[in-house]
Amino acid sequence: MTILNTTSLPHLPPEIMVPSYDRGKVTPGIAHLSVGNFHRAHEAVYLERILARPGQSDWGIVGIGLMDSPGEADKADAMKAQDCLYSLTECAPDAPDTVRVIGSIIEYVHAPADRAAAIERLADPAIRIVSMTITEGGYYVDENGHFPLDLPVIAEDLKRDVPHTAFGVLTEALRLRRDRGIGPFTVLSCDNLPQNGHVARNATLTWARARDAALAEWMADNVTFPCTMVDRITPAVRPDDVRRLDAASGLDDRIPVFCEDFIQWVIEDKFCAGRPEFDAVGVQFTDNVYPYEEVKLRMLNASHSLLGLSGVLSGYRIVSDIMADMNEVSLVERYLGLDAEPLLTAPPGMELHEYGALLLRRFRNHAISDQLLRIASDSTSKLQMFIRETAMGLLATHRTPIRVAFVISCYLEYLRGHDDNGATYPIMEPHLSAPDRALATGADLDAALNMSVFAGWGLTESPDFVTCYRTVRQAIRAHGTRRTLAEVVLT
Ligand code: CS2
Repeated sequence: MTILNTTSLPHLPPEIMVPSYDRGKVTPGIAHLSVGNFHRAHEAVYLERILARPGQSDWGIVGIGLMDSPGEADKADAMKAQDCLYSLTECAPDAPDTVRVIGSIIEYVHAPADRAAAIERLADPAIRIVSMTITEGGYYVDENGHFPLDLPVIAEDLKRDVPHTAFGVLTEALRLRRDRGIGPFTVLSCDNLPQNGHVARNATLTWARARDAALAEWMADNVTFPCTMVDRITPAVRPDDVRRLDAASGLDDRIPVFCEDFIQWVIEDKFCAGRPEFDAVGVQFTDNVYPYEEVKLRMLNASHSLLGLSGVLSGYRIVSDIMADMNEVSLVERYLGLDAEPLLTAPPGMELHEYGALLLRRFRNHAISDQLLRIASDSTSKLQMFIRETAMGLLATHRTPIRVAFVISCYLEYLRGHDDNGATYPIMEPHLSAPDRALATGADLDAALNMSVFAGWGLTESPDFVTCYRTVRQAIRAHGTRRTLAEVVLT
C-alpha cells in the first residue's frame, strides 16, 4: 500500500487521477469551516477544477475544523500526515469507480487546539471567501426564522473572549479585518436549508449585534452572504469503508471519501471580495437560487427523509436496497408527484417530473451504498427544512396528508430506537430537546404533535391530518411499518 502524501503523489499508479497543477504554487483564497465528507466531495472538487485553470492558483482552500471531538482531532492528524491530500472515489451506477486524489485543500487548522490562531487565519487578506457546512441544525433558527440568543450554546459563546461557534468565529475574524483595514470576505453557506445565505446572514449578524453593534453594522454593510444550492450524495465513511476503499485504490489513505457521480452547485453571484472562475467549471449562477433550493430540498432531501425513516423502521439499512421494494418506490413517487411537485415552481430549464425520475435513478445507484441511518440522523432539524413547506401547502389546499402523516409517524417511531424486527440502531439526534424526546416517545400519541419541532406547521389545527396521523401511527404500532405502508398509506 502506498502512503498518500506529497512525496508519493508523482509515483501513484496511472489509473489514479492526481492534481494536474503544481500544488507547490497554490496559495490560499478560501477558508472552509467544518470540513466534512460532503465538502471534500463537492466544493473541494470544484476547486480542484479551478486550480487546474490558468491564473487561478490563488484559490486554495484552508480547512478549519471547529468541533472539539476525538474524531475531529484524528482527522486533523491524518490531514497533517497526508499533506491534506485524500482520495475521492466517484461511483457511477453503470461504469467502474474512478479514484482521484484531491489537492485543493492545502492547509488544515484544528481550531480547538488554538482558537485565537484559527480566527487570525481568517484575517489573512488572501482569504476572500469563507464557506461552511455546519449542518442544517447548526444554524439554530427557530420556526419563525429567529436566531435564539438565549439558547445555552449561543449565550455561553457570547460570553467567551474567543468564541467557538461559526458565527462567533466569523464575527471576530471580521473584527480583525475591519480594524486592520483589510476589508470583508464573502460568507458562503453550503448547507441544505431554504435561503441558506439569508439564514447565515441573520444568524451571523444577530450574534454580532449581541456582541458589538457597530461591528455588526459594518458587517451588514460590507459582507455578502450568497444563497447556494448544493447537491452530491456523499455517504458516511465508516472504518469498513476506509478498508474497502483503500483495498480498491491500493492507497494507505486514512481519510478517503466516496460519492455518486452526479454533482451540482447553483450560486447567487454576490461575492464582495472576488471569486474563482466558478462559471468555467460547471457552477451555475443565477439571481434567484430560491426555486433551485426549494426543488432540491422538497424533492431530493424530502424523499431521502421518507426512505430513511420508513426504511430504518422496516429493517433496511442501504438506500439502493430499499429501492428494490416497490412499496417504498411507490411511496416516493406519490409523494413527489402528488404532494411536492404541485406546490413547486420549476426553475428555468428544469422539468420537475424528469428531475424526480433522475432522483430515483440516483437513489438506485448501488455502487455508492448510501446509508439510511445517515439520512435519518438529525431528522429533528431536517424535517423542518425538507418536509414542513410541503406539509403546510397540503393542509392549506385540503389535500390528503397521508404521506406526511406517515413520515411524521415514522420519525416518532424511529426515535423509540427499534425497528419492525425489534433490532436496535444508533439514534443521532443532537438537536432533539429532552421535552421533545419525552413527547415523542410517551404513551399519548397525540401529544407528540405538540413537539417544538412541529411548531408553526399547523398540524393539530387540521382534523384531517390528526385523523390520518392517528390511523397511521396506531397501525405502525400494531402491525409494523411495512404493513402500514402497504395496507394503509398506499391504499
Ligand atoms: C441527505 C443529504 O442528509 C440527508 O438527509 O438528504 O445529505 C443528501 O444526500 C445531500 O443533500 C445530497 O446533495
